[in-house]
Amino acid sequence: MLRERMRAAESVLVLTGAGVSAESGVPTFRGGGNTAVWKGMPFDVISSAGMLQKDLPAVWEWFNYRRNLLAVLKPNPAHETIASWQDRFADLALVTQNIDGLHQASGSRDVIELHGNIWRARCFDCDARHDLKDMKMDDGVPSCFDCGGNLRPDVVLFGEMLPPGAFERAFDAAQRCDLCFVIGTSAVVYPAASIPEIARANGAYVVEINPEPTPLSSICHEVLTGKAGEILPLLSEARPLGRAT
Ligand code: BV8
Ligand code: ZN
Repeated sequence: MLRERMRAAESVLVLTGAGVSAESGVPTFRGGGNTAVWKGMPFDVISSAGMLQKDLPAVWEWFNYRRNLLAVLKPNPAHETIASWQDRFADLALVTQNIDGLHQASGSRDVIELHGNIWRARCFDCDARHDLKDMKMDDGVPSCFDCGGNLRPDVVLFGEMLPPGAFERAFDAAQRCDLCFVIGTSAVVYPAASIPEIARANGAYVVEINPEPTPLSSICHEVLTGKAGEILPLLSEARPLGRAT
């Protein structure tokens, strides 16, 4: 039973995806039969290494649009419950595919961001990072404060490597955890989707929270079908949990 597992767990890993931010108003990329499209381009085309080379201003336009959407959004009970788990478990690793910064906004510390952060830019020439919250954005490609080079969003696009160390930290946490939550991810993007597989292979109890089944559902010990913002707060309450398959 999950409550028993949570009581006994010493090391917990939480892997999150876009579904955790859905109830804050952040659009997901996949799920509900839809795939995100920007000006006629599927998001995995506009958010790709190839598009950086082909049309950097278009990539900036897409990320500026998304930052504007995010600017007014707030964490929801899913983020808040996960943040509260820092005090509940001696060893909690929070690994996210999200680039929206909402886990940090809800108080989570030391978040392992596999795909970067939309609020940061990185210089092509000198690799300096710049906080976009402090930067006034015009149309076109912004320049580096340090060297004048072209900046790019500091996010991992399709066909790019993950940030140095991020996957390694997640891999270590997956190997040592005894309980692994997979929350709000369609689990189709690799290497992120391999994290619960690694946890399972190393003996962890794996729990998925998602309104829809995913390719990982079949390897999970429990699937809690529903919204993260509704189910996660219940895991902190004393009363019995709802549906579990
Ligand atoms: C790489 C940032 C090495 C940008 C993103 C094996 C086979 C084939 C291909 C590959 C492979 N291994 C790797 C690849 C290539 C590729 C990949 O995985 N392709 C797949 C799709 C076939 N991977 C890469 O390119 C990665 N890099 O492998 O490097 C390399 C390098 C060069 C050459 C070769 C190898 C880098 C991938 C990074 C992509 N970056 N994000 C941006 O945001 O614009 S991807 C994007 O998908 C998202 O940003 C997110 O990070 C990621 C995963 O999405 P999810 O978070 O899961 O969200 P999604 O919308 O899909 O699903 C939402 C879910 O929430 C649904 O299930 C829904 O039911 C659920 N939900 C809805 N509401 C709720 C809810 N759940 C709970 N509560 C709710 N209320
Ligand atoms: Zn620079």
